[in-house]
Amino acid sequence: MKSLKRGLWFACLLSLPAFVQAANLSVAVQDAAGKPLADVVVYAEAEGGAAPKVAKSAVIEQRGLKFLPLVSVVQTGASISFPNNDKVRHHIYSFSPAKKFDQKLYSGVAASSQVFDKSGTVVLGCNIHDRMVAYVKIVDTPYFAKTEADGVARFELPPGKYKLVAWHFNMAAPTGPASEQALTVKPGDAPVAAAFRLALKAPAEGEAAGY
Ligand SMILES: [Cu+2]
Repeated sequence: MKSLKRGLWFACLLSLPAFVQAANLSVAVQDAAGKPLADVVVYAEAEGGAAPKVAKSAVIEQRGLKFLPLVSVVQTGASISFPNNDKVRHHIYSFSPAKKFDQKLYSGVAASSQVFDKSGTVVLGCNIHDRMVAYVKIVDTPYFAKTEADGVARFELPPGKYKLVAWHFNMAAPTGPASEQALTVKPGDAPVAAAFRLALKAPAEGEAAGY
């Protein structure tokens, strides 16, 4: 028993440094005009792909004939539930290759959650309300955040070499040098800052601003 306890203690001790030395990363994202850009997904993929699996669950509700939040980011393997908090019926679907599903949702009835086990981008729609849209970015890493109203995404990152990626659902070039950069976090580095400038597509005619 004593040796088991000692073993556990050593195991804890060995796993500690990664958490203790994690750097506070802040990533500022601007649009082409230099304005802070909210709802940008920023994630860091460890070189070699050896990131821990910390898949969590998320919630995308329907309220006021909108999906909330508009943008979600989860690690592969996470499950998402879709409570309908409107008085009306919704019929949500995704045709995206990363996750196809189709679900009729009635007010007050708990919908079964969906597991998102492939990385990629999923666009959600509603068969009844054409204007309803939501985006889910599924990433192969537990290190991610969305930019807030100030255009900054903040998350902790253990020491290591990473590819830092920024993604916005309306960006002009979905991949490329403007949205990817190498990032090295050394032990004791804190805080770490990075920045992106993303060009967005012009909104389609008649599209409501900010939606
Ligand atoms: Cu609907």
